[in-house]
Amino acid sequence: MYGNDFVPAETPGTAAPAPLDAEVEPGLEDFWRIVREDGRIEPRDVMPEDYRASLIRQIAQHAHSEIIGMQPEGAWISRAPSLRRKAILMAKVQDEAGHGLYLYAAAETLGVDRAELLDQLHSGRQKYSSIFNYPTLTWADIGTIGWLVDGAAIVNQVPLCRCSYGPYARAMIRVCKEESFHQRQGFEALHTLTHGSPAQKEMAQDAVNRWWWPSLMMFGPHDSGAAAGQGHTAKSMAWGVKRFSNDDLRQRFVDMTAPQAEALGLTLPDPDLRWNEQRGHYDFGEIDFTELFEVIRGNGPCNAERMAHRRRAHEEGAWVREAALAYAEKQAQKQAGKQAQSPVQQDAERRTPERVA
Ligand code: BYC
Repeated sequence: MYGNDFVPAETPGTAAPAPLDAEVEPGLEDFWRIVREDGRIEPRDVMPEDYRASLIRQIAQHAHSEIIGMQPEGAWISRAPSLRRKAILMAKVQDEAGHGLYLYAAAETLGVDRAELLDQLHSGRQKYSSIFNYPTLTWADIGTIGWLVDGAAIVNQVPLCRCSYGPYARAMIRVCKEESFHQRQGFEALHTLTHGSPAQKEMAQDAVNRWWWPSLMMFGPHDSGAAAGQGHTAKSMAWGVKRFSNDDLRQRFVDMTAPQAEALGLTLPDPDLRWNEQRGHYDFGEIDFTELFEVIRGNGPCNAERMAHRRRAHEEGAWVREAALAYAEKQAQKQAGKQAQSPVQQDAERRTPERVA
């Protein structure tokens, strides 16, 4: 009922990617052959410069979203209503840090440095998802984030498991497995509230009223119908990075979520939401994209707070990064020293009990 599991490989909208121009630039024949055959481009492969740049943009934005996404939920760890909920939330927030780690590592395979990407986030030159600029006002917001935000994330990210860039696709497989747990725990937390006292149910409804439209905005601006061709979708689909348009994924999310809301006994705050027998999909109301663009521009309710917290955490974590680097250097020197030793010397060292310096 509420699963968001992997979609079948062949789903409408996943036509084989193809070069945008009929003419293939010399030297890129292998790139396009691999993309067309639905293979994976690996870091050593020749790739178009705009493919590399666009992947860095998307993967970095994704990584930043994961680590900024720790903030609205982290704020509730100390206030979770039971030890069980606290343990679950701590594990979830740690998972988000892990996702950031996989994604920064995937971006680094494209030749950028993680520190440089963080600099770009801190200076506002790179973005993170709009959704994390809304406040978490009550405990029900945590369940709602799991159900709606992680739910939207899975719908968006499962197709990325088949993206043409190998390191990103492989990172996404791990991320999606964990997101699936996150979505289910959110649904379960909300189910508990909607089957609790009237005040708890009201709290759940209020949270869903606030998070529904921002969750739909997560999928990005319109990029099908009249708006097709704007933004990055057309190129990304030709490269096999994006497999579906933002609008198709948003529709999939609405179709999946509307029956789940009914199962929870909650109303989605859209008077135009209704099943359309002819289309075989739910119809839904107009999204206020002015709000999305304002939030992206930095004018959402929590943009300033999120960035201030992130910069502070980065500055306060400087000593940890320095210590980790010093340790890594020491280990590398030790390793290099060992390799320079003869096998007899190495054996003697292994047998000598370690001395505390
Ligand atoms: N927020 O042509 P478009 C998570 C920008 S983590 C901000 O459609 P694209 C989670 C877009 O960047 C969730 N900006 O672009 C974590 C572009 O601007 P630039 C994050 C947005 O890249 C912790 C412009 O609008 N998920 O779920 O083809 C706890 C035009 O857009 C947004 C990912 O990052 C937005 N919502 O498609 C819990 C998934 N939407 O760059 C949960 C990977 C659009 O030209 N990313 N923009 O200045 C993607 O799939 C794609 O990048 C997007 C946008 C669908 C987001």
